[in-house]
Amino acid sequence: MRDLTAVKGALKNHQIELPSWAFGNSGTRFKVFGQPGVPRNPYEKADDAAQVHKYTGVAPIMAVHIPWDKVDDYAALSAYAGGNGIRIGAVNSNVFQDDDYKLGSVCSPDPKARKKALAHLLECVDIMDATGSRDLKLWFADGTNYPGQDDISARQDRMAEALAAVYERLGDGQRMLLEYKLFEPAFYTTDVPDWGTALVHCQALGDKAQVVVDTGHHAPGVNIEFIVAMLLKAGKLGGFDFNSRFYADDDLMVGAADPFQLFRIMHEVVKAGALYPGQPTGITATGAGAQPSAGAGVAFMLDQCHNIEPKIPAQIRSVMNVQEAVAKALLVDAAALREAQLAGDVLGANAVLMDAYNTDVRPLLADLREEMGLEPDPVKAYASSGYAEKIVSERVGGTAAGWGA
Ligand code: RM4
Ligand code: MN
Repeated sequence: MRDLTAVKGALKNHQIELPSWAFGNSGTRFKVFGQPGVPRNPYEKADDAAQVHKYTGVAPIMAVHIPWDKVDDYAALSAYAGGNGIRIGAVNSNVFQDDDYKLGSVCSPDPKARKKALAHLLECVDIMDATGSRDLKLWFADGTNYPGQDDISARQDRMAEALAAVYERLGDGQRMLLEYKLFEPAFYTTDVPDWGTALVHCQALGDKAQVVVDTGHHAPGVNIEFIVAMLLKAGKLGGFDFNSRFYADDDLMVGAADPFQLFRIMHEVVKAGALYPGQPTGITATGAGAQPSAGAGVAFMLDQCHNIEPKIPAQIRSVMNVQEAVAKALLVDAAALREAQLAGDVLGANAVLMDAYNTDVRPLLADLREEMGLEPDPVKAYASSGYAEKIVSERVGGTAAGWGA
């Protein structure tokens, strides 16, 4: 078991990024159930995100989605967020909600659609300049529904061409994060379906291009921590989109479906020293001592839709679930684990890992919050703050934010 002061120190340094769209209305293809008090603009989304940070102390960043979060003055939005104690994080592009993208965006056979999509991606970099964001997050709905519909290989060339143009436009300290997804909305081929495809593109581009692992974007049963370990080794893990899934891309609260998987992922992150820039690492694979941090720039983003549950407390719950997984990963006795592994002690090694996972870290996290000047139970503290009632009574009129606004 590690030194608890060091564990708490690491937990204080680990930051989680909230998705602006989680605060707006969302639904399935069948129905969007609107909720009272939902933000009507990106400023109100920043107000809600700031609440999550206020009670957890570890979520000072809000990602935006363009055009859902379109405003006249992005520097003003950034300053407003700053006044609320948070900052604007990744700029998420949206090249999937326009009639012109019926056959795809940057991979479309139609040069006009490709041009329009590229212009949007470049506009997103302009927005990053104004908000001071480091990351451009790219997820493409591009793909085909039927064999023969389009040329698989030609579509990859179109993808590479667009990515190269965006890469060229990135300024110093800016990155592009390429997110893969197995299927949906395309059902036969997806143009960036897996980490291999994303990695090939990112490697061709250079250091500023990194892969995003959305935990809901794999086939059932895929070993995500293995992918994470490989991307970290390659220095190509740009970030996560955390959410839970039981079946497909369910976008449920983080850690709701499989908290053990979340722990296994965070164990790889902690081992690689990628929890935050400068995180001290444990023992290396060769037992030779500390290794350089493999992924100092990993963005720990949430990507969720709260369709039926209240949004702000659900985000708080997700942040707490990530923190629990991180705390357990930090409690792994790295030296004992290594020793058991090298001795071929299968049961012993597994027991070291399971001991950490089975530790109840809630008292530790409650202590940590008190040290940080916070209430020990963020869900309770938010519930008794009156904020939920306040936004219901104040946010009257206007149009509630949701997909497409
Ligand atoms: C996609 C992908 C993106 C997110 C959109 C809303 O499935 O996960 O990250 O921006 O959904
Ligand atoms: Mn995502």
